[in-house]
Amino acid sequence: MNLLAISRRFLLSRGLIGGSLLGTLAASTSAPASSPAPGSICYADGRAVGSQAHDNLHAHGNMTTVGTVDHVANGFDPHAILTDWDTGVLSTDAQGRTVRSFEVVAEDKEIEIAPGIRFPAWTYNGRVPGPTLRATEGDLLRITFRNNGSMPHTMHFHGIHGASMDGVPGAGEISPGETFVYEFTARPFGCHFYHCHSIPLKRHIHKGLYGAFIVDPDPARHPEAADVARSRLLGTPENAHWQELLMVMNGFDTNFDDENEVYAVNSIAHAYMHKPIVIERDRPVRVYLINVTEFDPINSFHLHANFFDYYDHGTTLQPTLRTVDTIMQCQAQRGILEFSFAGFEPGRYMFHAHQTEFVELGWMSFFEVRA
Ligand SMILES: [Cu+2]
Repeated sequence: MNLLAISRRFLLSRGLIGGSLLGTLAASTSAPASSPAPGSICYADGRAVGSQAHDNLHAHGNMTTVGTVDHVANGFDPHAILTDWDTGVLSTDAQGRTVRSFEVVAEDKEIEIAPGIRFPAWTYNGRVPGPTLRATEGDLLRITFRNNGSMPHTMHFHGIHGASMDGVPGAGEISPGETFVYEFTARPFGCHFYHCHSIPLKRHIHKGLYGAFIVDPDPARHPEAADVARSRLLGTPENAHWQELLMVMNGFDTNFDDENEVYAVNSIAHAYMHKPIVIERDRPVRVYLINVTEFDPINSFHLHANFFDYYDHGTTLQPTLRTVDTIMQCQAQRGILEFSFAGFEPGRYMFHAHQTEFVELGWMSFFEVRA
């Protein structure tokens, strides 16, 4: 069976409600759908059938994918993406201003998004999400973008800049083989992102052309909250105290029917469920959260057994929401979450979308809090 032909209707008809079948699909893809391989799980009306169904229920009951994704073959690891900030190459211009230079290359690349499920992605620097570009408010950014892909692409940044640097078709699409240099000042501070703006837009975004763009506040510009600004500024001792994580909520429509079959944070279904994110209990946690999910109006983030403060778009130094355990984001919305497990019992703490369907199709995760 062709993995790319797996439809959401198929997933649901195979008993997705009550437990994910992604693992089953991965295990049975070498056999026709009508004769599942021994050991696979079939639900006709909510009950298990098949000689090994009872054993399978243990894996099935976990509502998780079964098997492993080859991160080496993908060329990126979802755990590395949590913290691999790309701060560019630093230089100084004639006015003494900090210049950060980045290189981004678009290329077509097939990636494995769940065990055995491959997706023909379009990528920035060979990964989904693309590199996490991180700068300080006021820096001059110079992003050299080369399109090595098969389609015209752009880089459209959410930030403040002139029309010629907006990366929309009217301002110039970059054809395959061409290079363009985007140049603008990093502002406002916050948790932003970038994506391709070629049309059809939903296809270009959903194929994987997006990434995080984080602008740290310059403490000198915010004397009223300089301590908060310093805690966000990469490289300061105050910032080093925090455990900062990048999470891009995304989805994949593997059969191009305008519905997602797989959901994730940082692309790989259940990556942080199978291998939880280790948290040092006594250091606070800051999550840069971005939603790029196409086809669904909203995505969400729910933290178990704890509450967090939220900074909508990350553009303020005071929380815009205090003491919540769930927030929702439409596509392109993003924000900063801050919370602490100080004094908590060590253990595994869940976090996930609070759309159950998304959970079962990949967006389920754990923090492992260690004393
Ligand atoms: Cu594009």
